[in-house]
Amino acid sequence: SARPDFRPFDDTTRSFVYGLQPRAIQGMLDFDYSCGRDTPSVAAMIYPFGGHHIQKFYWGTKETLLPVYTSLEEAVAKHSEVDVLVNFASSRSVYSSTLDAFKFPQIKSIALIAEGVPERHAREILHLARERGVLIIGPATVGGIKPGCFRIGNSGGMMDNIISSKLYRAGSVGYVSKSGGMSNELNNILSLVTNGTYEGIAIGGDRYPGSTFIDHLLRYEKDPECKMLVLLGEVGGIEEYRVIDAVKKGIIKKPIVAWAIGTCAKMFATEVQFGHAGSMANSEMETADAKNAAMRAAGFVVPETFEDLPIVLRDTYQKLVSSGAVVPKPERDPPNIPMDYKWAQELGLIRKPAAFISTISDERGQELLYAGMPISDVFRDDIGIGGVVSLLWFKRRLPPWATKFIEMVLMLTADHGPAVSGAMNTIITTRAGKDLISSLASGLLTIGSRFGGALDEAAAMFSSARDTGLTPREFVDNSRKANKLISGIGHKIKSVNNPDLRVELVKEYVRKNFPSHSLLDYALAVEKVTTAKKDTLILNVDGCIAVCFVDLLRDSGAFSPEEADEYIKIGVLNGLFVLGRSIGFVGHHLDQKRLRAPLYRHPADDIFVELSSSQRVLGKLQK
Ligand code: Q5B
Repeated sequence: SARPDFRPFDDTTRSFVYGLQPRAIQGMLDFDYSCGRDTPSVAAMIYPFGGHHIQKFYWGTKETLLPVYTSLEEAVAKHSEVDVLVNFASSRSVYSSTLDAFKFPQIKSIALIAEGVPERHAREILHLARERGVLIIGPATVGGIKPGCFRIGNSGGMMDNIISSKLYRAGSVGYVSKSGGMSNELNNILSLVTNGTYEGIAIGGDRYPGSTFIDHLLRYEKDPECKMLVLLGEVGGIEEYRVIDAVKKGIIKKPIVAWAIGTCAKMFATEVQFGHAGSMANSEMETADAKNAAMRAAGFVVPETFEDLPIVLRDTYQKLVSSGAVVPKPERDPPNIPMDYKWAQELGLIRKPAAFISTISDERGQELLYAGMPISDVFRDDIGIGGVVSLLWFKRRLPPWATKFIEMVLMLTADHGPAVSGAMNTIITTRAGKDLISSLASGLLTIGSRFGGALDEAAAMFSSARDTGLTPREFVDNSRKANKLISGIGHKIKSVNNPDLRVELVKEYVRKNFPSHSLLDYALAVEKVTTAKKDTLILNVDGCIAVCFVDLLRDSGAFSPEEADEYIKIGVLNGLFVLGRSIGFVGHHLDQKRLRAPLYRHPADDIFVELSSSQRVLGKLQK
């Protein structure tokens, strides 16, 4: 790399991100774009699982693709320009993935984001990194940021924070802290009282960070673009003393502002462990007060309190401006970074018409709602499957006699033997080796005007005949004249002499429980006329359920007349048969599977084959 070793990141830095971290990567790319970079700082992702693929990201208002490699070896072979690894591997895998990265000399800097890395592993990584001259930032860190150039992972916070702290362009102040959160605070303060951050590194809060305060401050000291140093130390450890030593020895000569956080520790009766693993004083010199005093004594600019930090930063910076050491550059307008749609929506900045409207259920809250009824109430009130159907189909609770009727219908229509069209189709499909859903769908697709799907039309025909004042005979005669079969009338095997007991059960229940059953009575009068012609022309199960459901819709008091008509028109009733019979079709599928039934082929002698004369002529010609 052409970069000097004190400057591991610049505006051409390219990195690999280890782990699938689309949000962090998008944040890095948005930052790059805001800095005016030509190329994204992320070259590729490494993810050992799921195979080699590509992922899509925004690059400003456009989109760009990033490859995902399964190994660092593959990534390195393809991207010789990359020298940074942002390692999001978990505490369990960070050790092995970092050791793997040491095999590739082109990787010069590694940020370890994971928290909870065993100290033994951290020390070993640190040791090996030193041997190889690799810069380690972390573990347990958000990373760091080089304004105008490069951002490690989520450092710097959200884009609005990046823009307000002016991190899209370089300032003159290099800082090092332990905490990522305090780094954000420093970025903000520096943007207000100086010309901003030149580079900021959060070394992480563990006891054995891969690089420490002194490592970064020495880099900033050497970097001519960095004019002023800031050290934000904290209680615990002795790393600040190494910086004090360097200042005392004249190795660090640039103005250095410092503060050790944790001065409040003395207010506690016992030793306090702050948020970071390393932030506890094990001796007097490790206290924040002792460090602040020692830094002040060594010539650091140390404020009286943390609240005074901005004042001393401003003073120190102003001195550099006055002496000409810093010549503030003209500000450029903050870049316009398109906001993420979700974020803009959360802020209430945009609106968009929904593509779909749904009014029956809602799973977005803490509890699933069926037509506004929490699922726990569904069980508390024991509303049964009839109650659930009434909520999801009719968006209201129906009285118990009505929900019981729905349940009765589902139970009655659940199956009618293997010979009916739908069951036969299901069985044949299963025996052709198909799965449950295909077999079920195959059975369901037979439901129509002749088989099981006559309910809607029956409801419409019977109610319109009755509503227009036709007598049952007039209705039958009119239908015959129009060459129209009456839906809900007729059965293949059931007849007056072989009554369908399902129909008897429905009639009995309805007569006993419904407030009125006028359409059922009308349909039975029609049945009298049709069965006089042929005894199989009974009011069949479809017809009986249909007319009773019209009585329910019209006379339960739960629906307005308009709503009742709407349901008859939009066709809710076939849904009852479909739902009920699905139970049987699934049963037939499982039955055939259990029986290991082989592929079915219909016997040829059961099919009368007749080729038309034109086909025979064609056959001859082809020969
Ligand atoms: N005729 C059901 O036909 C069936 C007439 C009619 C006036 C009618 C037929 C029909 C309407 C549709 C309907 C639901 C195809 C049936 C169901 C579920 C099931 C099934 C199961 C289960 C039966 C003989 C003579 C002819 C016809 C006349 C027939 N239907 N007149 N209105 N509706 N019904 N479907 O027995 O003068 O001799 O020419 O389409 O309601 O699917 O168990 O199997 O649970 O799974 O083959 O119960 O009725 O009678 O067509 O030979 O007709 O009666 O015009 O008169 P068939 P066809 P003509 S329940």
